[in-house]
Order: sequence, then structure tokens, then C-alpha cells
Amino acid sequence: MKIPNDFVMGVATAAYQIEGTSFGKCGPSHWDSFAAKGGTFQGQNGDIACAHYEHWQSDLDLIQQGGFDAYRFSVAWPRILADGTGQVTPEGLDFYDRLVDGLLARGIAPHATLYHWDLPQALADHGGWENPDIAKWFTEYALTVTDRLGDRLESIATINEPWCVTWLSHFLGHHAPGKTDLPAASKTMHNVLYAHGLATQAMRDAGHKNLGIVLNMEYAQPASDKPADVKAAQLYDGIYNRWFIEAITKGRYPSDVLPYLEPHFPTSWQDQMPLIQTPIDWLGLNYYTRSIHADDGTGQFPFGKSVAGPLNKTSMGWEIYPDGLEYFLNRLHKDYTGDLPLFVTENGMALHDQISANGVDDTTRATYIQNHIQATLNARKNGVPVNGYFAWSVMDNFEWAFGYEERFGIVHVDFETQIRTPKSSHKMLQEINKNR
Ligand code: IFM
Repeated sequence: MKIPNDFVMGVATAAYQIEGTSFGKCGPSHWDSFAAKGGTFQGQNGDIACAHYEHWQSDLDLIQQGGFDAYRFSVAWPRILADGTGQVTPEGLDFYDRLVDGLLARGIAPHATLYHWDLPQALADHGGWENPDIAKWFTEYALTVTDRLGDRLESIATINEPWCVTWLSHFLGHHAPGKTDLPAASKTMHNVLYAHGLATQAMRDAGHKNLGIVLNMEYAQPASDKPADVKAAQLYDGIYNRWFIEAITKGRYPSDVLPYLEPHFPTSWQDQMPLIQTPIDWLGLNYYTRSIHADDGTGQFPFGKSVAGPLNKTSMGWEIYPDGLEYFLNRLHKDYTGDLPLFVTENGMALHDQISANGVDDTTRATYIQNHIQATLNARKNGVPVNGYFAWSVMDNFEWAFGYEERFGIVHVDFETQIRTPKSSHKMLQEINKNR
């Protein structure tokens, strides 16, 4: 596989999944409470995770040894502002300052995401993403971080995967705060975008460059041609794939989904749409899988349920479908983003890897990654301005509700000893990166 010279090859992680919140002076987040309430596998949490807060230098060495151009990491809001607003924790900013300088010293471009799900518990206690004040709180935090790091960041993303922040966490209940409540979910579906718009504008006014957001998309297909199945898949696509991008690029919400959510919106929501449409400089796409949808027979929104599909699956049961990535890159370019630069900001697969004296043979993951890089390059060949690919993830880590059971890393982590072992997928990427 030949990667164009100007195509960015990167790897990604997120703060709560790797750093270890017991190190440094990190405040509590709603993931700590969600785990304590049994929301995660065996109640596991991010207290220690990969102890990256202590091992960050050797972790950056592993990225450098892989020959990557770029590293996408996230900043932990509770490390910067333990209560979410007000008093800044200098140790938190110092940590990311060292990290960014460490990346630059190794010739790796730092791409920061401001919010990758670790909401300070103090803000969760005030309604979290349901409270319209979240936009103001998030903007204060965004400016605090970028004021310190912005001069050295290659790109800044406001929020990772708004669908997970909102629908997955407040309607499906799978992520913190674990709600299953349509009014709550509806509020968050608007507030998250308003927070993104307000913070983007404030950062741009402060002179920061290369501002974007990271959306996840899932290829949604109906289980059959029956109108009810087709409607279930279409609404899933509307909530998951169209809601956020349509608001950001066109300043409106999809007309098939809006009537179900609008009754629960803040009254002034329409006045906030222009700010939500604040221009961005790039868009990140996280892509993993496709899903199949059937009528759930309840006669109630959102009318559908996911059913198992026939394709090969990851250890999390996610169908492997690289064509979906090419499809979304083409669809984004054609229907929404035009000439806006796109990046695949996450892609990877969960496997129950076995470590032996010979290391970790994860050929299945290596093939998954290669096929998705190829899908990305196909879209680029078709004229889509997709400028990079970031593999998820640098190392095995805390996979949210699945705890440490599911491994996505290209580097194996022994969570007892914190020993890192590069897997064969790391070697494969190293070769690809070397042969450019
Ligand atoms: O681990 C997550 C990441 O935090 C966000 N995107 C999907 C990954 C795999 O589930």
C-alpha cells in the first residue's frame, strides 16, 4: 500500500481511557460515578488505566517508533478545572504542556480534542449536557486550554462524537450519565451543538486556528424492503449521521427527526442555529461499522431496533464493512462539506488479543486497518479532500462500558504491570509509514 506523501498518518487516544485519574490532581468526572454505580464491566474505571500520566514519554516513543506524523489526544476537563469552572489546576495545564512539547520534540504533530466524555462531576450535578449553561462552561474551559497550548497545536477539535455524548448516554443509557430519557436526550442533542458553536467562535476570536469537530457515523441499512424497516433505518441515519452535520453545515436539523425532539428543546433554540453554523476549518470522521435496523413493533419513536448482520465481526460484535467508510467520505463531501478538509480521526477494531513469547499476532486487526486506509484512499482518489487517517488506538485502554475487556490498541498493555508490547498491527503501520 502506497500512502501519498502529503497524507497524514496518525494514531489516537483519549484522556480518561489512558491517563489514570488518580495521578496528578484530576477532579472527579461523571464516568467515575457511572462506574461506581455499576455502569461499566465489573465496575471498572479510569483510576489507573494505562498510567499514561506517568508513562507518557515512553508512550510517545512508541508513536515515534511507529513512524506516525500525528497524534490525536484529548484533554481531561476535570484535570484543568476540577469543578468544571472557576479555579484552574496549574498541574493539569503543565501536564499537557509537557505532552505537546514532547510530541514536537519527536517530530509528531499534536492534534487536541477538548472534550472526549470526561465531564466534571460538579457540572453533571448541575444537569451536565442537559443544562443550557453547558455552552458557557465549555467555552470557559476551551479558552483556558487553548490560551496555554493553542500556539503549538496543529488542530483543535471541540467535541468527540456528539452522538455518544447525547443519544448513547441520555437515550440509550449505555454511557455516563446512563439516562434513558427522551426529553433529556433531546436537550443534549441541541446543547452539545450550541456548546461547540459558542466555543468555536470564542477560540477563533482569540486567534486560534484549525478548529474542527469530530463526528462518528455508522452505516445504517434496513433489515428488509418493508416500509417499517426502511423507516427505522432512515430515522437511525437521521439521528446518528445527519443530525449534527446538517446543523453545523446548513444551520438546520433533519426534518424527519426534528418533530420528535423539538418539544423538549430550550425555547430560544432557533436563535442559536447561526452560532451552531459557525464555520469550521476541518471535519473529523470516526468510523467503525455498519448496523442493520428493523421495526421494533412499539409504534413509538425511534421505532427501530438493531438486528445482527451477516458480516464478519469484531470481538464487540461490530460488523466489519470498510465500504461504509468510503461511502461516508463521499457523502460528506457531496452533501455537506464540499471543499472542507476531512480526516478519518478514528478507526480500529476490538479483538481479544493473546500475548505469547512471540508478542501479539493481531493480523486480523492489521487487515482491518489496511482495508479502511484503502477505503479512505479510494475516496481521496475520487476527489474527496480527505487528508489523513488516525488509527484507534495507540494502546489497549479503558473501553468505557466494556472496561478493560475489549482491546483496541496497536500496542498491547498488561494492566497489572503496565508493560507495553507493540502488536503486529503496529509493525504493519510502521512499514507503511516507512515506505512512503
Ligand atoms: O474507545 C472509543 C473512543 O473513545 C471513541 N470512539 C470509539 C472508540 C471505540 O469504541
